[in-house]
Amino acid sequence: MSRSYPPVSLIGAPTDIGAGHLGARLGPEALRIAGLPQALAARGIDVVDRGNLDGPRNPWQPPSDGYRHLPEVATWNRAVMEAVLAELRNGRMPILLGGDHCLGLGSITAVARHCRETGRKLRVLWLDAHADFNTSDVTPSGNIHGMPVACLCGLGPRELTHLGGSAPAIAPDVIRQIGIRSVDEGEKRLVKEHGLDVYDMRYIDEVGMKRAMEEALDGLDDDTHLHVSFDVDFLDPGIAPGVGTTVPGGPGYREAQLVMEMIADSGRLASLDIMELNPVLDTRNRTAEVAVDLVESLFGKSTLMRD
Ligand code: HAR
Ligand code: MN
Ligand code: MN
Ligand code: MN
Repeated sequence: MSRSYPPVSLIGAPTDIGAGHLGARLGPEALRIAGLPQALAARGIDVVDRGNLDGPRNPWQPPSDGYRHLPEVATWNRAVMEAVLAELRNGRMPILLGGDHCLGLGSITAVARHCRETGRKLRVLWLDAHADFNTSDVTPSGNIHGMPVACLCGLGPRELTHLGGSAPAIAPDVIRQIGIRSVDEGEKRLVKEHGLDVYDMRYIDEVGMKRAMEEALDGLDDDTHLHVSFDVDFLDPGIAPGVGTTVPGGPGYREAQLVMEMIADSGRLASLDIMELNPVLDTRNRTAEVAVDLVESLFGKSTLMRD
């Protein structure tokens, strides 16, 4: 299947402001060094690297009122939101290079706003070991990278829930979470209360990744904007050790390839985040290389003989 893609813009967000480990600030460079721009260009895609956004340094403070670095997280997310929205309004596909996953908030707030402006439907695939649905009341850490999905759904502090003007940015029913295997106790209750559609590893083990992905992608049509928020800790630590919060029992190389190929086959991918990569915790940048390999599949590279 050969498919043409819109022009792509890479946006680096070099910060670990929402994380519990330092090092995700180096994620954008690690992805560039692993050859992401060249890999996309080799697929015939028009790709421009916009360079890195600027933002506050990480003050490395303990939580205050249940949040670590809330003002800095808000500033970074506003910068991400504006950069992503500008690309979408220009008819380009934004790829956000994280940076920790708190920035999924700015990215998806922009995507949701663009969908409202253009009358398109939105589907978000959240590929992650974690549900990222904590609030200040239930978070075990205060780290805001554990909260972006809750904030998108309107649960959280005003400076995060109202990034796009009004809250909530999205309704829980646009989200499909895949690969989940670490959810905190209070978080679990909130996830259930808000009816998130979670394809956890137990479900994937029982029905298989193919069926889980068919269900997660069900109902997309020509009018749907598909956003993929790829937290690299989605992957099993055996193939992706370079993240701050590894959780055993994730998708291996073959399963992850299938996920990306099925998304590519949907033909609906319209924006992407690649988050949580932490090269400080890695060996020889191999996690970035796996991520780039998977992104190639997401953009239609297939080893099959079906093309
Ligand atoms: N649930 C834990 C917390 O909130 C760990 C969150 C880790 N999150 C990420 N992104 N790495 O998914 O502290
Ligand atoms: Mn558009
Ligand atoms: Mn995450
Ligand atoms: Mn995660």
